[in-house]
Amino acid sequence: MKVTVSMITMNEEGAVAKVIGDIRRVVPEAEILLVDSSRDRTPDIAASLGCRVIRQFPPQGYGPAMNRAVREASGDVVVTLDCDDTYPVEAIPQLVDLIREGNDLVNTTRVHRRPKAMPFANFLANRAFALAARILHGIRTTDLHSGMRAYRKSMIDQVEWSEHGPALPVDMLLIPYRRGFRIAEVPIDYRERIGVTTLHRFSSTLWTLKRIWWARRAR
Ligand SMILES: Nc1nc2c(ncn2[C@@H]2O[C@H](COP(=O)(O)OP(=O)(O)OP(=O)(O)O)[C@@H](O)[C@H]2O)c(=O)[nH]1
Ligand SMILES: [Mg+2]
Repeated sequence: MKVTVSMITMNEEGAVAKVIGDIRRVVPEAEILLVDSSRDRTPDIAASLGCRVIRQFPPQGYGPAMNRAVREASGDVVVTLDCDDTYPVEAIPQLVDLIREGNDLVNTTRVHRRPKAMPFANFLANRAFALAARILHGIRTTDLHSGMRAYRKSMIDQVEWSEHGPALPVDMLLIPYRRGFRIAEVPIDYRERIGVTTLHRFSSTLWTLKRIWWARRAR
């Protein structure tokens, strides 16, 4: 199975070379795709390291970038992760194997226990969102917001979500679950980020709850 590692990037010049180097060591054959909305040197660094770079500028936000990052992948499996050094690239082969074994989506959870790199409020919020999703949809997950996942590309081609507004990872998990696709979840370690966060707590919380509620319509 051909693998694409897709990342979306906005001003990650401090992390991008390290993250790409780490991915290459683990999955040398994989296509590395970036959907980039940076003002800094991130896209030049990635292109000089042989990655495929799609520019989305001016920035349209996380959702439109992530939607493109999974839809434009040329692999049979698309692995996503943030380009900020928070996610363990060593887990990529395990995620790909789980797709090969018949899963359509492999989610990772950062909050099987509280990671040191995550503020306690974020940890509690993540657990509360997951509990709400479990009550409304029956899904057994602890992390609706993980940026590290593997998706079967043929599944992506069959599902739609609304790319506008924050918290798209919620829909990218709940809609395939409701549509009956096979989903697995594995725990991962989560590290301190290089560079500054783009997370807006208030709008992210609001949109998370909206998306959990709206996903009831998917079947
Ligand atoms: N192309 C593009 N990338 C974005 C945009 N917003 C965020 N990103 C990237 O999306 C990824 C996730 O953003 P982060 O700032 O790490 O947000 P987060 O993971 O929720 O928060 P942290 O816990 O601080 O890592 C990073 O690789 C960002 O560079 C955007 O508007 N366009
Ligand atoms: Mg991040």
